[in-house]
Amino acid sequence: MPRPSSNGAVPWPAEYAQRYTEKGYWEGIALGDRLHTAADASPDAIAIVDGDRRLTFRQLAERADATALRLAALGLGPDDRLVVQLPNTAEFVILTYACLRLGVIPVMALPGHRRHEIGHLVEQGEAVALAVPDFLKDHDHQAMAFEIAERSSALRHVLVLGDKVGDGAVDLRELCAAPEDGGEGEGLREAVDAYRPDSRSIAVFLLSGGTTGLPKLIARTHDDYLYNARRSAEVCELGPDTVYFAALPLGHNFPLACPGLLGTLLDGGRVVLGSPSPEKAFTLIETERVTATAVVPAIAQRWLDHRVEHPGADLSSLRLLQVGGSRLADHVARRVRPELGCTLQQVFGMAEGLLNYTRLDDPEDVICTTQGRPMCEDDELIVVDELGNPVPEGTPGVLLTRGPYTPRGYYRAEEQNARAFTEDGWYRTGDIVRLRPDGNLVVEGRDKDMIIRGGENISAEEIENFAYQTPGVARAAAVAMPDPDLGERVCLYVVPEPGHTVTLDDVRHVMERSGIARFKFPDRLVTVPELAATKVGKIDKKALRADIARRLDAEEAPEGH
Ligand code: OOB
Repeated sequence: MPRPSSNGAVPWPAEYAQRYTEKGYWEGIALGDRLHTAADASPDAIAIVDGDRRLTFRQLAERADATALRLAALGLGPDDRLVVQLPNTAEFVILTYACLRLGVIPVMALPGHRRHEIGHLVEQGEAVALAVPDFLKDHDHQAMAFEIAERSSALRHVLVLGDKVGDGAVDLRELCAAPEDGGEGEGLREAVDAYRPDSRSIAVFLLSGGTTGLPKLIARTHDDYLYNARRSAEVCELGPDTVYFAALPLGHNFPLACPGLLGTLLDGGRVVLGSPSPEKAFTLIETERVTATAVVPAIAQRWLDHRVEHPGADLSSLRLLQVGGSRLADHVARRVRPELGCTLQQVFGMAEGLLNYTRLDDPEDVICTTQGRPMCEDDELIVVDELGNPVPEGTPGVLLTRGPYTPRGYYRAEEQNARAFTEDGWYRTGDIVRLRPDGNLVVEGRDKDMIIRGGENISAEEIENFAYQTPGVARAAAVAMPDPDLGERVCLYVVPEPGHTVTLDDVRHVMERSGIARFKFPDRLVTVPELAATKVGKIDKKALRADIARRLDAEEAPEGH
């Protein structure tokens, strides 16, 4: 396996880099430059809508450059890391764009993350700055940020978005403001051009959903991530008329670059910022004449249900609904076109790279029952059995992949890389898929120890680690339990120590104290005298998943059945 380069990212072998360049996937252009080219093409078109704030492409590009220089004035420069935990706002966009221009690398955290996760990202990324909102959903992100800063030796700046920016914090609204008349605007672009990052360097750090304790960083280069966004935009048939609604948190790969924010802007389209709650989403779609958006299955389901109860909203502008992140049930998929009046696109993607899309003109059967096919002809896919041997076509197996936008390893994680990547650089997705003769994939299950709760990936191991810190827990195992709203929820099996009882609240309390994201809290605790083991002595999670499914069924069944 290729050794990590001096900066900790695992590069593609030279012959692959050459091929990807020759084939035009890697353009040799920094993402920030490419965004500027898009801005130059239609400077007066609206690029960003954030509530009643509207930014044209010219204003966005100028603000990004002004912000880049202000970051530089704070002492940030190429290869410095900035952890970004911001809601979907103009500041998120401006700050990210500024980083791409300057070569500062944003580490994309998610809104639900708390002290435990953000602290880890700061440490792992050796971040010098952390950007947070002041308050969000009753959580004091600013206080959390200062607490983390106190313990970190590298972190020098806390950037805060909101009305209550504390002493010692940088006000993100000021940082992201338009260039001041006379002075700041002059020669702005040339000044920032001087920092232009190499296209092979790291553009952003995405987070792995991960099966180990804490999220790993995925270094995405300018070359590969630009291709990711550009090719996705092509597959989704975006253009200058696109109005893309960013409903999912922008730090996630899906709304960021599949094609999302970046793909839309690169094509001269408009991005409307918001959140997925059905009432607000429908209002935005109607008033902003949204044409495309992306959601996870749990949200698609909520939108469909909301639509039935409120048939009045005008969704006629919506042409494309992308759904991905976890398995969309076929019967839900079939409701999309008749009930929402738009084309469904299933997206089976991962922050690690590979993206599969159903195409807009695919037959309805392909759109509703498959998770699509790779977006690039140089995406390599193999499906293997437990021994690593390729299975016959049509037989389910574990998916391995390589390609021009799938990095060859996690950032500074040699030990995990030895497990998650093969010797010749294939990424083991941990997804069990079936390859159809027409080239489309069907996701049949997961081989990795991960729970996907309403689109949020949760590592079972991480939950178990917290369970073991709870007094009275002898053994613990976290598994997915089926849920009609979220797809899956977290069920924790516990074997208590003799004479002890352990409750769900006990475990949640330990997690709360550790400052861990709420979405990871177990939803149910089942106490058992022992945990079944597999032949090789590992906890038999398959048996536990079957057990909880049986218990749920029994609870559903009417009395006496
Ligand atoms: C997306 O990315 P991640 O990194 O949060 O999660 C990746 C994992 C996949 O390995 C798979 O286990 C699961 O999420 N997944 C799906 C799926 N899409 C993702 N499982 C079944 N059906 C699907 N359609 O989740 C992601 C990244 C870019 C675009 C879309 C989703």
